[in-house]
Amino acid sequence: MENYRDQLIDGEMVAGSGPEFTSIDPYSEEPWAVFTEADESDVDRAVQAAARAFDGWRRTPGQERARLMNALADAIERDVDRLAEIETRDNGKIVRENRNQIQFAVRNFRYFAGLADKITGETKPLDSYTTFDFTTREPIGVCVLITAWNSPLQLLSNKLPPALAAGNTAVVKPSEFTTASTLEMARLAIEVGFPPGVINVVTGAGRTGAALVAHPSIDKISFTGGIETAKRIAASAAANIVPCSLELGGKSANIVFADAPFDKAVAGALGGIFAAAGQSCVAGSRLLVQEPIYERVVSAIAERAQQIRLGNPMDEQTQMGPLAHRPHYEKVLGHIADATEDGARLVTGGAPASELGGLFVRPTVFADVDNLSRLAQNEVFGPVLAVMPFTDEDDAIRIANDSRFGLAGGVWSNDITRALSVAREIRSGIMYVNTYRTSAAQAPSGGFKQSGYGRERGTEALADYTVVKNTMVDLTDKVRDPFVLGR
Ligand code: TXE
Repeated sequence: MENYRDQLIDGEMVAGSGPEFTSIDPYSEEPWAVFTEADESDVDRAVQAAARAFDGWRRTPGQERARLMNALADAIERDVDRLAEIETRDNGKIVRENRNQIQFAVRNFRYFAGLADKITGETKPLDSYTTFDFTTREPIGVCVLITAWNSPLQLLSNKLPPALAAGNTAVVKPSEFTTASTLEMARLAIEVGFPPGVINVVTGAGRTGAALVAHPSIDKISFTGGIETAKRIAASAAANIVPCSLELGGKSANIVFADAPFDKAVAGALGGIFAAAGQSCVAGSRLLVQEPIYERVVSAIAERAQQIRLGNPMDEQTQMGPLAHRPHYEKVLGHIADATEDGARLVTGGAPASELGGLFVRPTVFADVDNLSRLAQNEVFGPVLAVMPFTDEDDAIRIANDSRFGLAGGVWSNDITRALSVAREIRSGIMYVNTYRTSAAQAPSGGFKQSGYGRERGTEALADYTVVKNTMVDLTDKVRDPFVLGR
């Protein structure tokens, strides 16, 4: 069993004071690594260390912050194969995809390193010519960064680099299901010379997370995970008047018009739901297909879904691994049972791939799904596609927007006017046209509605990790009337 009993607090790897816990490899279903839980005293030490480090870090020139961030990016890139294998042991996602996502994390570090010395304010032309006014964007302070298990380092790279670039310090808590790669990154942060306290990592589950978000000395929370946890975190943030960004799930509509590039749309729909075994926040889990090509698309997707190679996620040839952990696997099977009970037509899959052992669920396609049914309204976060027909643009927009979520959406059409006018009407933070599940360090991502608030990536993310200060300067030697508001 691998020993990951340490956490990063104030520049040192130290064991947590709470009980031990293990991570179970979802392919073998054997425990493979052991960790320690941070209790309230560890959380307190980590937050205090981050608070002490803040003044030094915020005054460090952007160029130096960038140098350290780039050094960390280089170290992660050097170790990408090892880190990808570690993530695959933790969450069962195919190693090729984990490698790709960690490279994306490297890109995020470099992108935000490039911005660290370019965070500027504005001058404001006031009505009074003799008052000089300018704004500065200042760091917020101690940022609590809580991540989920589907893409540990990649999710963290949406948070930690903009936080550091802006001059904040951080206390990170990875998911209890996927702790190892974040601890590896912590070791790399020490190796490249980050000052003590700038990055801290505490490990554990909900108890540790709850202690962290309720700590009176934190200044900002950024969370990626599920809605129920998000509500508790937002309540905790509200109690302490701490700003909070939430990146939650979705039930994104992938809309295929009859004039779409057919093969490209089928491949996009397939990747949209079955990549990462559907454990992706932007998964295109509702496939809306225009009536004339509906049956043709359903058959093509079902045929391709049956050909997906399930197996050992470490194998380069595997296309889909097991689900990340047993409670989640049970939950996904529960959603499949709900869909069957609600009368959706099962086209393929719908059952575990028991011959493979582990936590495999066959790529599953339900057709003729009622958009008001449980399958269409709840996030499954697994390889389960809900297909439904639509008549025209208005019908597609109505169905797509009839959801409490609003994270992503796709439109497939060779008519660019149609594609863009439909994309404009969808109430989601991320839209794809003739592509799906594409991401870039420069492009902001985040939700509408119950998919959360705040933005990650892009210059928009920096705005989430800074506060605006306005400064006014009187350029005259005039003595003002002290009892009347000056302009
Ligand atoms: O995540 P949780 P869960 C969706 C998906 C999934 C569902 C639930 O539908 O089935 O959410 O996932 C920490 N205070 N997404 O239950 O609990 C926890 O330790 C502070 C979408 O596995 O939200 C972990 O680090 N923190 C999503 C993190 O919250 C707490 C990705 C996320 O765990 C806490 C994952 C508390 N009280 C799931 N309780 C996406 N947006 O991509 C738990 N945590």
